[in-house]
Amino acid sequence: MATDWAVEKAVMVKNEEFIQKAEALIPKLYHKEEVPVEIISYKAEQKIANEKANAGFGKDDKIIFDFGHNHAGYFQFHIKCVGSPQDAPVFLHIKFCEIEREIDEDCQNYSGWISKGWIQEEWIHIDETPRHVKLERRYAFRYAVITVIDTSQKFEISFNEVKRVSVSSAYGTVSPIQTMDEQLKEIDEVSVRTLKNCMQTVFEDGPKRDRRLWLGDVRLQALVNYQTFRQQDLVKRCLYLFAGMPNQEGMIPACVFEKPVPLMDDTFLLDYALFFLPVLVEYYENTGDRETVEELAPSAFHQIELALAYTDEQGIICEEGVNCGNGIYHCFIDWNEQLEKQCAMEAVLIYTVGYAQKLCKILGDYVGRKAYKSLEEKLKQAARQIFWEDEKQVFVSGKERQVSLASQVWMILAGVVEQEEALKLLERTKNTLITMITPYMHHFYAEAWIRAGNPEKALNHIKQYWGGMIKAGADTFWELYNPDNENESPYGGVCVNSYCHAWSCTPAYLFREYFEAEK
Ligand code: RAM
Repeated sequence: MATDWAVEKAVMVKNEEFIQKAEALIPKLYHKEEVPVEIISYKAEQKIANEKANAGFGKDDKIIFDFGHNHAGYFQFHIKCVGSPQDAPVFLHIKFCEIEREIDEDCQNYSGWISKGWIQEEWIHIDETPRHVKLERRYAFRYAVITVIDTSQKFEISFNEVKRVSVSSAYGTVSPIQTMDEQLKEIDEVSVRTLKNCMQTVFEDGPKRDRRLWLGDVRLQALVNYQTFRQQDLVKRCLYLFAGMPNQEGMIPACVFEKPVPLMDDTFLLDYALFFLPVLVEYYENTGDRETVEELAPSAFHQIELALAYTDEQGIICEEGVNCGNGIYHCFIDWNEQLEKQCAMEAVLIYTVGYAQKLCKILGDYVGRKAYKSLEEKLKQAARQIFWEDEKQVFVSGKERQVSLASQVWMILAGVVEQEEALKLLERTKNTLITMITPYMHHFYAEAWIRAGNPEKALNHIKQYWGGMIKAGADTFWELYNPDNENESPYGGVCVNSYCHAWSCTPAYLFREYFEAEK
């Protein structure tokens, strides 16, 4: 099922001053040349592996260059002919794979709703050799797989100087976490690599796809960044990009483009817009940059006003995608297509009203803080009345009164239930059928255990879920991971899934924030 979040007639109201500030913070990119750690080649006729890229290759031969780890970067090689003079173009298919299983995946028949253009493969003709070939696009890959579609009967080709020039705006090294637990160390290392790959001229969601700035993703990336690379100006740049391109109602878009010039996407997600508040507050907590916070606070508070327009008198938010009199809103929460989102959305609103109070405190606005406090109490009370089902002792969502993990998690994070009650709720709903499929939602699940007072459960969950991804072959963490369905994809096919997705790098934050000091 295709997801359509685009809002018709969305008009960007650009704040040139904010955009200028953002553009002045474009970071430097650091490049590093890397050579394959292993080369596996298959001669079409013999189908035997040999280890040389500079042997002769002809029609249907295949060479896999393994660079050891997944990184964002540029691919280049030197190619020359062996045998008779080159009497036809060399025709190659080059495919870039983040994980091993993609090597044999056939993506020709992918027909999902997200563009085929994201599939990382090229067909190239080389009319003259020898030549140094540099592919123009940036790819995210561990493996570069070259299939020789054809040479001619008279000549073969060989490859030399095969390189990946990896790129990131992250610099410096991150100290590993202090623990004797090798699994945790590995999870941390993979998390940090994931973030590094996504740190380009903005915090990209994924270097394969969508290669742009999404607000929900940035929230988590920023948290990990404060504990690792500490490149605070990159967060600042992202904040100004978002605040600099709202729509005509002042709503901050869910995502923005940087090129050719900064541009708002016509996609608006209420939960993401509200997350501008926590991003701003946490930016202040980690930098003390008052000037930025004072300048951007009005945009942040305004998101709450916009969300309240979708609530009734009692404070209950309308169901997602339903017009309750003030238009329709969309929200994300998770990629589980069965998920009913009303309850979680209500909780996200309450959660961010909590951040509005923090923001008021930073600004010394005690009147505002009090007002948000009473709003929070009103919303919490309404949430308990409407979404809590006494009989089942769970939160339910929508007309169908759906029980999902997302609803429980967000109500706990919003503080609607706390401590003992929250713990019991998490225990009770552990095996809920409407489960979570993105590491993004799993992050909040881990946080809910911590918030409820059982960090050990959070740690076990990290080991199981993120550790599970490593066992399944991850050396950067994925956009989606459903241990029960390796073909999980909301896009109509795994070919466009991203296997380095920054919203999955949060163990590096969770370890340092909640666990490391205890070790
Ligand atoms: C996906 C992107 C991004 C996410 C949005 C909601 O297309 O991968 O990470 O924030 O959806």
